[in-house]
Amino acid sequence: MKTAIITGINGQVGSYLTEHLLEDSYKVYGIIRRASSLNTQRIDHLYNNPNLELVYGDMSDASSLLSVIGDVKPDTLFHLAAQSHVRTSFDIPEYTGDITGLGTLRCLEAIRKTSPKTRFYNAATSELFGSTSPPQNEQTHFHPRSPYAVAKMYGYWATINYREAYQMFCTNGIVFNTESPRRGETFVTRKITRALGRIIYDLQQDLVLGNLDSKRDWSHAKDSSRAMKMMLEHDHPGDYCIATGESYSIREFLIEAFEMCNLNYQDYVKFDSRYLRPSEVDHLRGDATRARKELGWEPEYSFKELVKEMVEADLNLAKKEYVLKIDET
Ligand code: GDR
Repeated sequence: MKTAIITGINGQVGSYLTEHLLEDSYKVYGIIRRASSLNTQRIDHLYNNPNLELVYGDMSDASSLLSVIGDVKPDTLFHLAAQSHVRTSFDIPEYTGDITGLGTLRCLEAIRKTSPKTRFYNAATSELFGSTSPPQNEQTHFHPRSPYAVAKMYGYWATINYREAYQMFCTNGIVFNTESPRRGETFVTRKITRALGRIIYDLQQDLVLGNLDSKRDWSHAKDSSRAMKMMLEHDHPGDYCIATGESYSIREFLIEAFEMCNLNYQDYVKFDSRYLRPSEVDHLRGDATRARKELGWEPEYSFKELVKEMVEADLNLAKKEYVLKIDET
């Protein structure tokens, strides 16, 4: 039986990746950060699976990583944990550098010291490209535009350095924006679909956003997490862009979502400069030719299908909220 450790197992991508690995008979160990409120909702449906085990650990705590990795000595480790919110990284840059940058190094060191045959996947990001013009691929110049992206740059190069210095199997997935009904509610796509559902059920009157003109290459998290598994099952390590090759502005996402419910977004969306970033990333559109050719990876979801799934899920969620509210009154 193949074994995997996932850091960030309870995040959006971690939950889909866990499903893919369990379906393929992996034994999966998930590292969970201790928190005073529940943080396992995205994987609760897998809790009774005998091949899933959750253990406490933290990206700031090298000894916890050393002991989990040293005990399990997994075939693969998928490193997804991070302080992953770009806007928030401007408010807590040092914490972001510690968790997102040094956290990656701590995983690599724990593997080098206790389990050097473990294959390592690092969740790099299209944010590395920052202000560089699209289309972006593995050869494109990096120009990070946030403390988050700067921290991810450190993790990206640490991953390559361990591959070169110690001949470890270390791979970077340069993954463009990845969304789904499980996306955190403070990221823009989910903020939009969540608000839309609540507007329809009269639970919310408007939607306050920042810059609507930036463009992103949005894939479904089910597709991007499948690519991650393929990267560590490939016969050699490398760096791969994972993207659909299409980009849409935030405004286009709004139009698509609101028109699905026969509404005009302009009647509901308000602007607040608090949601602007001190330095913005204007346009990301990835070229995933290498992943398509070498891994045989293809995205299955179109932009329209992704938006539809998110809108439908959030309409259902808002309906439940509405029913609960009616019950209470
Ligand atoms: P991003 O995702 O920064 O691309 O990083 P996010 O959804 O936060 O922003 C996308 C774009 O939308 C604009 N925007 C807003 N964003 C948020 N969050 N909230 C708003 O109210 C809002 N209004 C407009 C932003 O300015 C931006 O241009 C995501 C994260 O998942 C990273 O961790 C990951 O590495 C990258 O995607 C790839």
